[in-house]
Amino acid sequence: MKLMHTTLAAIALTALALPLIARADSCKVEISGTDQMQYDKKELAVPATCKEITVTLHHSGKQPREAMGHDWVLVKTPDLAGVDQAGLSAGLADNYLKPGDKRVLAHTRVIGGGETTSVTFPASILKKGGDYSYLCTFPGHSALMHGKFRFG
Ligand SMILES: [Cu+2]
Repeated sequence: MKLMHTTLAAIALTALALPLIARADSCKVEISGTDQMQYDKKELAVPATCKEITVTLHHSGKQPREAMGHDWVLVKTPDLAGVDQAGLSAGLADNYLKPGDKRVLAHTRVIGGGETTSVTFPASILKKGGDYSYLCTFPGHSALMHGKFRFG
């Protein structure tokens, strides 16, 4: 009888823990860039309950970062073109982002084929339901490489 109680308790605990684990994981999202100059996702979404958000960027291609580098940059949608334009002249050393550009909400570094990088930022910088987008600021990429970021 004691064993059965223990088993039931274990099952109950597992049932309670699973949604907690799922919620924690949904604050971490992943996206890949390819040698065909594309992201594998047109949209990323995290719930507004997240305290901290982690975006992991993979480069599933083989080309070096100098030729087909990708980054992941989060902006308010109306700032997308301006951030991209300002980053053009910044160069690879600055990850094609104008140093100190306050319109950049979060960003990874530029990576090449086979590499992975990530960025973690506080959800408090975002407004629930706000209009956010992400882009790759490597010159010429954002026309194809952009998507919507949904928070809440
Ligand atoms: Cu790119």
